[in-house]
Amino acid sequence: MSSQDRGRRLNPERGLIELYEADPERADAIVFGRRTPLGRRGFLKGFGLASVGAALGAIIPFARHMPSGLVPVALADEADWVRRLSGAGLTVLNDRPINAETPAHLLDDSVTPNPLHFVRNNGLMPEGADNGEWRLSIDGEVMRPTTFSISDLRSNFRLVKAALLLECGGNGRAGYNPPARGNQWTTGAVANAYWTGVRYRDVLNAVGLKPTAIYTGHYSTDRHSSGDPDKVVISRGVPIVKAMKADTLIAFEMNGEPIPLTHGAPLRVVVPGWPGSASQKWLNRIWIRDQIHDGPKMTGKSYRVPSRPVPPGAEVDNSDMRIIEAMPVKSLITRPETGYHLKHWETLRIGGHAWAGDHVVTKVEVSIDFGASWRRTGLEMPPNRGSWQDWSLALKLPSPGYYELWARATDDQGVAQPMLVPGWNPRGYLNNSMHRVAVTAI
Ligand SMILES: Nc1nc2c(c(=O)[nH]1)N[C@H]1C(S)=C(S)[C@@H](COP(=O)(O)O)O[C@H]1N2
Ligand SMILES: [Mo]
Repeated sequence: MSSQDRGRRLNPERGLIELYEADPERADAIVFGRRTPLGRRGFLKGFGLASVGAALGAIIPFARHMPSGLVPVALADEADWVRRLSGAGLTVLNDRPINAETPAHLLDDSVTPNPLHFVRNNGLMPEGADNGEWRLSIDGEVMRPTTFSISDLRSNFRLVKAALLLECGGNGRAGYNPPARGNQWTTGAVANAYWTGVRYRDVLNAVGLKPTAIYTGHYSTDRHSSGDPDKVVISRGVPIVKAMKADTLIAFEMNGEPIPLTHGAPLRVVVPGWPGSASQKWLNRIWIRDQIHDGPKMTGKSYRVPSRPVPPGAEVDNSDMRIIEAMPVKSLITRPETGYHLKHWETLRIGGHAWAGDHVVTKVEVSIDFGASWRRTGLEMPPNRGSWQDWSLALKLPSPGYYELWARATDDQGVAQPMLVPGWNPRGYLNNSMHRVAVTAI
C-alpha cells in the first residue's frame, strides 16, 4: 500500500468497515489503541479518538483478548448496509452513520427506483418498526393535540401520490475549496421518487393551528452515534407557510411500497425542493412552535449559509448565518456516462434532469465547446409540482477528439447555474455549479 493509499484509507470521511476490510491490524490499532506493526501511532492521529468512541459508544475492557482483525459485531449491521448499498451501485461515503450517493448515470430514470435513492443519515438508523404500532403525535401551538396511527392518517385524509425531489443541502460539497467538513458528496445526493402520503396541511388543519403557530419541529427515532439515548440526532422544521403548501407531505409509501428503513420507515416528512434535512425520516412527533424551531442541526452553522458573501475559508459568526430554504437551480447529465466513447459520425444522445427549488426550470442548454456556444435541449414540464424535469438533446460531434458536455439550467426567474462553484460557505452547502461529462469521439 502506498502512503497515499494509506492516507485515503484513514480518511475519517470513509469509515471503519472499509478500514477493517483493507487493513484489520490498523483498524484494531484505531479502535483499541494497539500499536500498529509499523509502530506509526502518530499516523493515526487524524482519525481521532472521537470517531472510535462514536463507532462503539464505549470502551472495551477486554480489548486485549480480542483476536486481531475481528470486526466488532456492533459494526456488523453497518457492514451489511454497506454491502447492500454498494451492491446496488451507490458510492458509500461513510458507514457510521451510513451515507451513500448515486453515480449520475444511475439516475437516468425519471423516477428514481428505491435502491438507487441516495441515503443521508446523521445518526444510527432505528430498528425496523411495526407500521401498525407506529404513532405520530402533534402538540405545541395546536388547538387539539392528537396522536395518529398510520391507518388514521390513511383513512382520515386524502391520499396524495407525487414525484418529489429530495436533494441534500450538502450535495456538491466536494467541490469547495478550502474543503468543508462533512460527507464529500459529489453530484449524487439527489433523487426523485414517487411519495404517497397525506398533505401536511390537511393534518395541521385537522388539529387546528393556534394563531401563535409559526414553525414546525420534527422528531424521530434514530439514535445518536455517541450511543447516548437522550441525545437527539437531528430535529429540524419548516415555516408553517411551507408546511401548508400542497406538495409538502407526510408520507408512508415510496414508489408504491412501504418506505424502506433507510428512507425513514414507516413515516417521514417530504418537503420537495428544500434541503433534504427538512424531510425528517422516522417521524414520530411534530411540535408546532411559536418561534423558529431550535432543535439540533437547526442552529449554529448546520444547514445554514452566510447572509452575505464571504471569502473562501472565512470565519463566519453564527449570528451572520441564515437558514437554507429553497435549493438553487441545478441540473444533472445522466446520459451518457462520463468517459463514454463513440464513433464521431454517430448520434450522441444526451439527457438528464433539472430542478429549481420552489421554481420551475424553463430552459436547459448544453455546450460541447467549453461554454463558447449553447444549444437548447428539449425540456419536459414536471409531472407535478416538486418533481425534477427531464431534458434531452441529440447531436453529432464535429470531429474525432475529446469533448466535455456541460449542462446549464435556468429557472422561471431567469436565474441560471454558475459555471464554477458558487459562494464558499463554512459547511459547503448549495453547490449548484454545472455538471460536466467527458466524451471521446473516435
Ligand atoms: N430522522 C432523520 N431524518 C433525516 C435525516 C436524519 O439523519 N435523521 N437526514 C436528513 C437529511 S440531511 C437528508 S438529505 C434526507 C435524506 O433522505 P434519504 O436518506 O431518504 O435520501 O433525510 C433527512 N431526514
Ligand atoms: Mo442532507
